[in-house]
Amino acid sequence: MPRETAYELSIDHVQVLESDGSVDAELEPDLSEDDLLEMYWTMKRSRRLDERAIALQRRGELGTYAPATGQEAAQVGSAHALADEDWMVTSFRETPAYLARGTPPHMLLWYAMGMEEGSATTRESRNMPPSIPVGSQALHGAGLGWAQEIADEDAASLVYFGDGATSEGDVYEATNLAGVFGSHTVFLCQNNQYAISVPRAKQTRAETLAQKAAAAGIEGVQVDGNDVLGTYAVVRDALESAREGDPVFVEALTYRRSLHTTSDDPSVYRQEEEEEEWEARDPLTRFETYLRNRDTLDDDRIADIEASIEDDLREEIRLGNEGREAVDVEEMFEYAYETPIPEVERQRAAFRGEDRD
Ligand SMILES: Cc1ncc(C[n+]2csc(CCOP(=O)(O)OP(=O)(O)O)c2C)c(N)n1
Repeated sequence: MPRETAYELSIDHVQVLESDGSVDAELEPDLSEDDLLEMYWTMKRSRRLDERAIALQRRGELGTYAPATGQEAAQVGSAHALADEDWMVTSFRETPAYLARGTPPHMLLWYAMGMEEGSATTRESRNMPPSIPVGSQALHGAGLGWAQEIADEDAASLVYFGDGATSEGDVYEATNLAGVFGSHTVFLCQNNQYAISVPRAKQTRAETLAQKAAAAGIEGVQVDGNDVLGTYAVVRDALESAREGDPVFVEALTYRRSLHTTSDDPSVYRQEEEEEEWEARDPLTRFETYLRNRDTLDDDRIADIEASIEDDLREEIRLGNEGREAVDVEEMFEYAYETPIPEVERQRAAFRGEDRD
């Protein structure tokens, strides 16, 4: 049967900073020394916070924690492109993005301790609390972006989710709604290659995740998510487009180098060889090489930054622990239902050790 082409599709891939720290001078974004150093500091601070948080969880001082190690460029690069008026809408692995938006580490620790205060959202901060149901936050982001369109606001919403989330109806529905209603939304898919133990290849037969945008009639673009400069530039442009009512879907190719969460053991489903390959493409090492090459950093400056991060995190962990004393874990039984149902009462009694007879 003869056929004509109804629609043709191609997806751009953007790369500014290579694994060896060399840069494409034509694409290099115009960022000040202060901006670059702030991005570096935030990426390093986030990685160190991950290490400290895992250790705290192992000591029983935190609940579940989802490390973002390896994803610092995708998150810091993108969050750095946000303006103060923009909203950030996250899932559960966005430590670097929150840090880039000024959330202090002790609040992130509070969240992981089960304290509501840790995910407080204000009109000023414009950061939504983490969303645990996979992909659900894409709908919140699309709705916020639609509100921005209706209110004729010169602002956008940036939504973070993973490769696994693209298999959820929520993400398709959100992109579709955003396209139809001109939501001011950028969908940032951090393709970190795994949804817990399910590899990207088992998530979809599609060649890229960015092409999922095509079904919603919006632009899709892929960027090396371990390239902080490339991610910044792509998301900056995408936010500009979104503010005009043209949403964009960005796929940031990256790798979760650590655990899915503190309850996970990746050695069960991942090969060491693959982990080593991605170690060589680490976002922090490459950014550091770039900054050394342009004389923004040297050994002494790096040592000073590391010392300042240690001091800062010591104080933040102290603040986190101070708050922990106010946590009443039993509150979780209070708020699930207006009037607790018998099953919740049973669980509360079990938690108190009252039903052991
Ligand atoms: C609707 C829903 N289904 C299942 C889960 C359990 N779960 C938590 S994280 C996760 C994998 C998510 O993978 P991805 O979207 O790639 O994000 P990543 O964890 O890699 O950042 C799953 C299945 C959940 N939280 N919500």
